[in-house]
Amino acid sequence: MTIDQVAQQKVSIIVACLFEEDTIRECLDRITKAMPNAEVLVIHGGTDRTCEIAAEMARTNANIVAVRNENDRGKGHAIQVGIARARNDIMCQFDADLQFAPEDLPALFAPVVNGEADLSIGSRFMPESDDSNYHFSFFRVVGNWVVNGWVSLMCGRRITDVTTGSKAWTRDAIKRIDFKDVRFVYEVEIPMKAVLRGLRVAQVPVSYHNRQGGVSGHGTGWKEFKSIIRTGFKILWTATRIRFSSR
Ligand SMILES: Nc1nc2c(ncn2[C@@H]2O[C@H](COP(=O)(O)OP(=O)(O)OP(=O)(O)O)[C@@H](O)[C@H]2O)c(=O)[nH]1
Ligand SMILES: [Mg+2]
Repeated sequence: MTIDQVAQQKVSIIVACLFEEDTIRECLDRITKAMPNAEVLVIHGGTDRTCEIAAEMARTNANIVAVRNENDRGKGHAIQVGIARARNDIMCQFDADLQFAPEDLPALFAPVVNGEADLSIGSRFMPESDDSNYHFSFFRVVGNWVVNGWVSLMCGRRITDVTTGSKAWTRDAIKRIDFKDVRFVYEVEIPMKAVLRGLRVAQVPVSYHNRQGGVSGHGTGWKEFKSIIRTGFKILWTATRIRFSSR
């Protein structure tokens, strides 16, 4: 299938949100233009207007589903809720802060829709990835470098972007992956378990930007720094544990 044909497919797109009222409207507008037949599940765990904006847009676009995740326990939890509610067997996760471009969604889905992969990773760190609109943060660059290197070593396959918010999979694959973490660490479970359980993993270059509004789930300033360090160590530990557990 060509990219244009992939863009017409009925897939499900899970958008986990926590306080994303600045970007949710543009995000949904661009997603529904890029993938007009996709179901878009907005799983909101915050208390701002994100869910109202999504619900308002759902009134004129039946493909949008706004879910207030009452007992939200973290991004991983929101993605689990999205998977359980998804109507289609091919789905993806996509961040609401417009760090990733909705226009890249057809390319992300292509290997899965074409039956070439069970998991597709939208990578920010391939030679073809467009980072021209991204201002690097030292800790995040070093953190990603360490995490990607360690995870690749642990699973025996070069994974260029473990923590990317842009990943697509089949329902069978995500059942076999069966991730457990409900916060950010589930991001590492997905590629690690996919490789170790013999699933086919594709990596496609995507463009990325700095967050276009709102506040990071990691917080800001000192809180953000501590959260990133803590999450980084948890990811390294989780990758090691998965490698040496019974899989
Ligand atoms: N439902 C829900 N969504 C979350 C939670 N934490 C983060 N998200 C969403 O998950 C996506 C990714 O989270 P971010 O906070 O952007 O994480 P990040 O990209 O590592 O951090 P930044 O670079 O600062 O953007 C965004 O759409 C968030 O709104 C949460 O606890 N619950
Ligand atoms: Mg983000």
